[in-house]
Amino acid sequence: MSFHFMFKIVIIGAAGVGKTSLIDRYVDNTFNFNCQSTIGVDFKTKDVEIEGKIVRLQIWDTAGQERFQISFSSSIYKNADIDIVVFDLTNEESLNKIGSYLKEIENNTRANPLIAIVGNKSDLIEEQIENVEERINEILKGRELKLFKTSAKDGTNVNELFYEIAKTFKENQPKHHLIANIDFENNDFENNDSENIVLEDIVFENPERQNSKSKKCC
Ligand SMILES: Nc1nc2c(ncn2[C@@H]2O[C@H](COP(=O)(O)OP(=O)(O)OP(=O)(O)O)[C@@H](O)[C@H]2O)c(=O)[nH]1
Ligand SMILES: [Mg+2]
Repeated sequence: MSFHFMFKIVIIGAAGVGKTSLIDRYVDNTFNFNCQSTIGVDFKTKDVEIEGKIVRLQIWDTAGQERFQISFSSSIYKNADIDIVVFDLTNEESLNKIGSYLKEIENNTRANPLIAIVGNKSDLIEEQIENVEERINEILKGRELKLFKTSAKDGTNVNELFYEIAKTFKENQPKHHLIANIDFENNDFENNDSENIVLEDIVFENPERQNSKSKKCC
């Protein structure tokens, strides 16, 4: 399997909002009621075809619990092409944390990443926070970021979320950031500090590293 572009997506948000569950639903089409807290970072990949090109999405899962989090100054955040900030549509506290996550992204990413806000657990219809769109607009303070409502449990909007953000990124940034300086053999992702190289329409052979560093969450 080969691919034309690779985009690095980082998923951020409070503990228990469903970050890992969203990735598991999207990549493996699975859902686990007793998903364990993520420790540190983890990633999975999925290839998606967008307008005739194969785009490899490298999706990084982060820990919501502060004691398991890695620093926002880490290259994981710095080199992100796309940041997805997730909250739980049934949990006020997770909504109130969005502002501080946005500040961390703005302070720690090198280039302007594409940012999407995701309210997860849309299946829990009875327990939804009221006036969520208005609340989000207040938090965004004029930033024009798209809000998606998803359910990792029943799959609502999950494929659409990843497809739409990848397509938007591809369209808005014709010169793509292909993550350079990765030692595929040794999975040396932490030292990926070089300038991103610009590559267009070059097909890369699959380095056979998919999920090689993944820790199974569930
Ligand atoms: N009803 C419902 N439950 C969900 C959904 N997504 C996740 N959950 C549940 O919410 C809990 C937390 O999900 P996780 O995916 O572990 O949350 P997380 O954001 O990765 O949590 P941390 O790794 O601790 O930061 C689990 O019990 C999931 O089964 C959803 O869309 N609907
Ligand atoms: Mg998790």
